Amino acid sequence: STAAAAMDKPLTIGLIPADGIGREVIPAARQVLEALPSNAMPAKLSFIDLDAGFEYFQKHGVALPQETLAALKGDCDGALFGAVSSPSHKVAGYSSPIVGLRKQMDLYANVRPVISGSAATASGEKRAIDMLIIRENTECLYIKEEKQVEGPEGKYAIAKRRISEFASRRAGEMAFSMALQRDAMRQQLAASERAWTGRPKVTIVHKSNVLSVTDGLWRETVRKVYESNSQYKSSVDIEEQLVDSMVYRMFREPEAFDVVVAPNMYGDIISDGAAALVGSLGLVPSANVGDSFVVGEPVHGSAPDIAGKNIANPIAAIRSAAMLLERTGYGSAALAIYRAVDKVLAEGQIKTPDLGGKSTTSEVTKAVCKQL
Ligand code: GGG
Repeated sequence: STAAAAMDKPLTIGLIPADGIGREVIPAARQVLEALPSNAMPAKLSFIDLDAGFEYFQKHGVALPQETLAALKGDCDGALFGAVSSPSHKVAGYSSPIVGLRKQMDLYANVRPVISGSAATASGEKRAIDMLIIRENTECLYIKEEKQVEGPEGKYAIAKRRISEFASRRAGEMAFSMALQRDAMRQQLAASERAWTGRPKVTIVHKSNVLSVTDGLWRETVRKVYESNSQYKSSVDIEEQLVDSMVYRMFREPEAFDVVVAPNMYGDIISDGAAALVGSLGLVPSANVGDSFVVGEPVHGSAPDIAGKNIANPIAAIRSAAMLLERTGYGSAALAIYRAVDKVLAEGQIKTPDLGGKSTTSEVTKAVCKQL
């Protein structure tokens, strides 16, 4: 917390690399954290290595061990999670550890900044993208209540989708308060440094023209958060987008979005799509945020095709570590990391293959550390 930062208490971070390239990018993020100079990071950092993942499940029969949860709850101020490779078919006794972790730690919002910065876009076009996607993190179809049934015409499968006022309200609050916070931060930048120059805006994503009961409740609840707060009403604009037209608009004019708030599955999908607009999924960080805990997590998955080759882009994980610092009260340390990453990207010499370069994970990590 901010109080912990003020007292310069040591900050204990749980490290859960999990599967695939998670095992390369989380150590890279740790290296960057350890390279922070003491003028940027006043507190001592300590790390606890923790287990989880599909590979761990295959060896031990559990994907999210109780020991990991107990250490997070009892000994850590925050954590970093890598990536997980859950199989696409049902495996008896297995359940996604990241979905479980978000639920168990009540990390109810997944905060995903998508920023063009100085990185080349996929199309080579220069666009000023500065979008923050808030993905509701605890419910929707990801409650995983699915079943297959034998009917007269063969098998069919049904999944439950939960949308609650409680979870929608918390996601909505996060979106409007982040819109105000971003606006306050922009006021400190020179006009030329601002990608977003208008009033703060929140875009509510839904599909309530079809799913009028579930998405209807989502839309109505997020709107109520806005209507019942005079500060939001006077300072923030709102708009709505059906999820399909959101995807279309996001690709046509990504610079038109500030804060975007979406139910869990739509948020998952649009944030991977948004990553394509800023050059690579390997650049996009996230933070799973609750009222008392935060887990930084790159948006990308475990990428088994490149795992173990030292070519995964560590930047999403490094930026996720910075988000973790930002949310635990170490804003200057976070800023030092964001700036170091931006410098490496702007110089454009040291980049992994996803950005068209030939550098290794270790080389990019070293370059970021050198800039600190
Ligand atoms: N770091 C994000 C990540 O691991 N993405 C892949 C994902 O969402 N997997 C879900 C799962 O494998 O359970």
